[in-house]
Amino acid sequence: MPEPTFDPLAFVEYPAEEMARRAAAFHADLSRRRTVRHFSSRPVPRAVIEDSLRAAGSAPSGANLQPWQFVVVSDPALKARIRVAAEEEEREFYARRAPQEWLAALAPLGTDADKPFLEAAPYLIAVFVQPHGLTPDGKTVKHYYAQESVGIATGFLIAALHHAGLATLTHTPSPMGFLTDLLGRPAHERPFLLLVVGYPADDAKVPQITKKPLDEIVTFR
Ligand code: IYR
Repeated sequence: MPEPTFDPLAFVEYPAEEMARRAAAFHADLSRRRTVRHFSSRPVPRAVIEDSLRAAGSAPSGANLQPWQFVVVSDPALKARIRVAAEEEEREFYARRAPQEWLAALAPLGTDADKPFLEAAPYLIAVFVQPHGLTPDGKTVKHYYAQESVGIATGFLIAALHHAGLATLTHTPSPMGFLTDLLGRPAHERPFLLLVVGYPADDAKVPQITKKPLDEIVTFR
């Protein structure tokens, strides 16, 4: 068992007023984020994608094992293949697989099986979770709280891309096994979600939805 080593914490403390201002400003900015389904094909600087992925990779994870892999797709031919495969699953989902109750829950969002944004958007980021890792010599390494860890990292990624000024869509075609095949991922990784990234289309519209107020989502005891 290796001995742990420690560094001094580089903590930044803000005066109370500045802390309150920062908290309010962060909420105001994040609450302007909307899930977008109409993307422009305008190019996006790759450096912004890379820095946002660095932010995602800074997320906490079980035993710091970082059980994630992000596959960034910009190749038009690969995006087209992903669209074909996703739409195939989505047609099944909307026509047969989804129970009425699920379709009713989705109705306010106005979604359907057509996913042109999978080709239009400049970047698709396929997020994979590794329930366990593999050493170079093929031994299994247990990962802890892998789903939770990847969920947190994906939240960081969405917030980072929004902060940079880009729009995202958390897309979860189900099932997503085709991503493993098309992106050539190993069997110990599972597709977690597909993040569509870019500028919104000039005429992008978003559904009228509301978020629950604080008193519905929080209990102070
Ligand atoms: N994957 C489908 C259906 C869908 C499911 C949920 I849960 C959503 O929040 C939105 C859509 C689709 O992408 O259309």
